[in-house]
Amino acid sequence: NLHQPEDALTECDREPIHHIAAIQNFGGLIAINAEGALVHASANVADMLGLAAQPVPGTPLADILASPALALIETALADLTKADVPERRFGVDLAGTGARFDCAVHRSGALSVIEFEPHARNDFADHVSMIVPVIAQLEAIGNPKELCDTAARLVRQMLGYDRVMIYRFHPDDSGEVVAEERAEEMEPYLGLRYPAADIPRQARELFRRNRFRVIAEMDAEAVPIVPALGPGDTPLDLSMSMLRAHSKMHLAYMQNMGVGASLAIAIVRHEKLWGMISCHHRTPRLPPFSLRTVAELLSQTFSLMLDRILVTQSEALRERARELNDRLLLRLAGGLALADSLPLIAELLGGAVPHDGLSLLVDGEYRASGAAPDEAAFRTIAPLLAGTLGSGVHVTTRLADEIHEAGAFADTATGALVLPLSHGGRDCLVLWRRPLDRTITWAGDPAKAKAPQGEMLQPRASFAAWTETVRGRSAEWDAEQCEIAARLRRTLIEVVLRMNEELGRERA
Ligand code: BLA
Repeated sequence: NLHQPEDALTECDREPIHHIAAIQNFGGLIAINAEGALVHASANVADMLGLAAQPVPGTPLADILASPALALIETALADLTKADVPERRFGVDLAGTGARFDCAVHRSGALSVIEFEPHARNDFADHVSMIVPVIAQLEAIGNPKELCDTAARLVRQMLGYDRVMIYRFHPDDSGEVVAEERAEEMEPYLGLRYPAADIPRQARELFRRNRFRVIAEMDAEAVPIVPALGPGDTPLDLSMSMLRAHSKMHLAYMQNMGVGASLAIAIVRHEKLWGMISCHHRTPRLPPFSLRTVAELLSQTFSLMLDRILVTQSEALRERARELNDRLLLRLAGGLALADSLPLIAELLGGAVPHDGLSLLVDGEYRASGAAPDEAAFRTIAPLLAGTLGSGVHVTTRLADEIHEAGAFADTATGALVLPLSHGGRDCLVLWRRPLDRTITWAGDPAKAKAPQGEMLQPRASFAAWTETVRGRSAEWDAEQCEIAARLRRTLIEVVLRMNEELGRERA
């Protein structure tokens, strides 16, 4: 029942999309065993290659392909460095008819898979020559935002889709459009957030492995793979295929978004999906294989540059946090009361640990800024913070889960990074974040959605379901942010200790 979000999600996550036993109709597929005999063929092979009859299982590949092409394909198969990363060959006259094809070969389990599509007239040399100036442009960039903007622009120039987005995943697997280039009349998606469920778990994992996905014509009839089940009654594993037909679920979703063709390239960082380049077109569209290959190269370059920028940025951030720490210490040593240091602390944390508010309770005095509970509310929870969360740094995206009393101000401040500065909750600093559902925008127009096959398949409906799951939660705190906050805490503890010592001496 697709109307039940829970059921729909598990159903989506379970769909075996790599065993779909069908390909898109712009190409053909042949799978052979180790002896070179045909095991599967897409139903359009005879048509595509101009053969007299559709080849049946057991037919030697040598009887299907012309001998120069056979030699070329065999070499390509032998050249596979990683079994499942395809080798490509362009402009091959597969059947000796003069019709040329662009081919990709890879291994799938015990079988070798040969995929081909008609060779595009466009000159490969033109496509390759595009890439050098493009890389030069990317190389000059020093910040991620500009890199994403530029990549979106270059990809759109290169591939000509109606919309090109750089989409970034958050720690909870939801995603956000961080850069966009689009045809003027297209509704902007920049800044929009999409729930994790819009890309089911297995689709995400598949996309991480097979990073390039083109769907040439969303609602085209798929071509069956014959037979659907091979030896051992197993379907051909199409995980690394470039032609794999897409799920009906995904079709409905994309149609509801008004998408007629798509191209997506995964951006992987540290083996995890960092984001993707996502292209939408209102009508069918298929860039030639050689151009797709160049776009893939561009995206790999983009990934490397992104990584370089992010590493440099995080080093710079740590360095700045160190500097500001020293400055704070200096000012405090110079007589600034700790309670009055809140603005300096806010500045110190500013760009490094994004937050919406601060609470500082020190030496019996309370100071707050931005989205933070008032004094009475904070004094209620301060002893509970220490009691429940312990004496170390603690992070949460919904404090009320741990401390019921925090529910009173959860509309304003729900995510908390708690830095205890002394035992018993007498002194502490808390960084607050607002609930996400208050800060995230979704501008989809429900009236535009076609008659739904299932409510969940409309971006807007799944967004509503997601809003439920994040209700009252803030964005996640990442490890780097916690590390910077922990450093600040060590500085502040030193000051509080000294303060208490002085207090002790005065009393003595
Ligand atoms: C696949 N959904 C995908 C992929 C993306 C998205 C990027 C993988 C890449 C691709 O196949 O093109 C989602 N694309 C987006 C989003 C944007 C975008 C969010 O451009 C935003 C701008 N989808 C659902 C639900 C189901 C679902 C509820 O919303 C479950 C039934 C299914 N999505 C679904 C499936 C796939 C998919 C099954 C894999 C498609 C396939 O390869 O067969």
